[in-house]
Amino acid sequence: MTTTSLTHDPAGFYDRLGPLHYEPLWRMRGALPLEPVTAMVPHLWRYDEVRPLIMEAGDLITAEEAERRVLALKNPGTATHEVARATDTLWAAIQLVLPGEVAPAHRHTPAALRFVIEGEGGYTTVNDERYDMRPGDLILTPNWSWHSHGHTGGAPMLWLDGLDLPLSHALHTVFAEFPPAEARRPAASPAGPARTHAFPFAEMRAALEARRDEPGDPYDDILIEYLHPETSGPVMPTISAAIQLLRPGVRTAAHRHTHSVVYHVAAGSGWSTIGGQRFEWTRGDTFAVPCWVPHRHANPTNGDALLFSFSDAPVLDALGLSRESAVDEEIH
Ligand code: GTQ
Ligand code: FE2
Repeated sequence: MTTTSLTHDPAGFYDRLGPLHYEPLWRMRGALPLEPVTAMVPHLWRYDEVRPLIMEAGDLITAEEAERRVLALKNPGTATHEVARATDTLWAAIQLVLPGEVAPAHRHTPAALRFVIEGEGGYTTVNDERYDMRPGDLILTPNWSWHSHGHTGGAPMLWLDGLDLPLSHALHTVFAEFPPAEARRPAASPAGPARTHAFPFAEMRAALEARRDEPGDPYDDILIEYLHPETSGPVMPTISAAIQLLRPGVRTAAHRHTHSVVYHVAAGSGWSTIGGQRFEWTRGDTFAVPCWVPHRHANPTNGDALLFSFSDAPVLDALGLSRESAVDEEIH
């Protein structure tokens, strides 16, 4: 096809199409890129930056007034009219609940998880079952489950929220329900033995420890996915979660995949390169790996590094859209 054939238009055909709501595919750019394209960029949010900011928000507004006292981690590639997002499909945020506070019950179609960063005595209720929150614990609040947060301890509770909110927005499937004020106090019945919605840190840490002497995965070193206790599949239909141990001195190989990932540093420190950019990280930091961006991780220290992560992999798997490839390490 020559340039002339794209501009040749003696009858003004192209100018007549727009007002009639047509567009010729042969003049479109980007409808079928050779590889995934995203406006999202690799980014890291430092805990020593966000912690003082969310504590400042603690003086500005109560958890109850705010509904949720949450600072979203907004990818610099997010367009101004779009809802905040860490990647195209994933929401990540830091939430603060102060001693004695309540974040009232509500429910919504976006699915959520919480990974506890600091504090003792906080809890989340899921459909009126109470789950206590300790650092390193993972708590799930699936699609349309009632949930609230409370705090009977003495020090601030901070955690990472992960939701499929941008995906739900893209699909225009967001519903939410906020009951009348008198029905919104958290219920206090203790969680049943099945603990369908909680994964204690101690158990995951022990599981990683038991696998310490295995060869490890070239891209992830020692990684354990959190599995739904009944299906043995991903914890929720739209979000999978994992915790990984990067053993001292480990440097993983580089790869890329169509699912996007939010990583959160649960312990230790190290660095990752994402799209050729190097990010140094330490406990509490959170970073985003957008779809199809090459990345690798390293722990150059003498101690263990633990990364919690969540991704949209179950969505892509279900739709036949999962792709993965190794990347030349000389380039990345
Ligand atoms: O804790 O219920 O980060 O509804 C975003 C939306 C947290 C929550 C978020 C939410 C919540
Ligand atoms: Fe919520």
